Amino acid sequence: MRKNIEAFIFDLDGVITDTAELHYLAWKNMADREGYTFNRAINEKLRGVSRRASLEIILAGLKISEEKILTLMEEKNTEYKELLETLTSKDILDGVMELLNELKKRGIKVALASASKNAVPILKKLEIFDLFDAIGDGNCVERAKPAPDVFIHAAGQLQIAVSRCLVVEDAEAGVLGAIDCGMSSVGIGPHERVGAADFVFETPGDINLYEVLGN
Ligand code: B16
Ligand code: MG
Repeated sequence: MRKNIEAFIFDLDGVITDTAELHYLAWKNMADREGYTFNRAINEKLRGVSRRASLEIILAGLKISEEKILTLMEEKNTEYKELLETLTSKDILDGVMELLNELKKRGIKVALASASKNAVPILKKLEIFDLFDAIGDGNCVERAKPAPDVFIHAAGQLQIAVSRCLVVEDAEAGVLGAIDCGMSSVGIGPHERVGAADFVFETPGDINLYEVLGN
């Protein structure tokens, strides 16, 4: 149980919605065009990882020019953004709306801390942008998760001490970032991935506020 939590800081992909499938499709098309090996097992390693770091994982040590890196990231992002056009409020994961509404009712602030540079348009497509009191995304910080920067940025926007913030994350890198800056954490997914978090639930809909907050 965590006492005195004043803010929940949510990751986006894997917590609020599952954009991982859309990332997969866009990376897969890029990889097929270029003749790189890419499959769902490799895609799993991209969870919570920045766009550039994702490409480096796909390249698996293959050296290409900086110009080509930028071109491939741009191509992938263009296709990913087209796929995002299909998103609606129906793509919000089960239980998330109820959780956001309950937090509002309790006077607990809600912020986003995502590695994605597309986070704001995604929240708008999901029709929940207005529910967030602060936004931290891939455009706000230099260092991606596991660096704690995006979480610290969100807490700073809220003007709430890190010790009063709780991060909800589906990626190991995100949980490590939260721990690094002294925030409490809820991991979503298997223990092998998010077991370092203070609390672990299988899906966002399983989050038990009584267990987490003690009331
Ligand atoms: P973009 P999160 C992450 O979102 C995704 O999990 C990861 O696969 C993606 O590479 C990253 O965002 C960057 O996304 O290319 O849109 O900037 O889980 O941190 O919300
Ligand atoms: Mg995530």
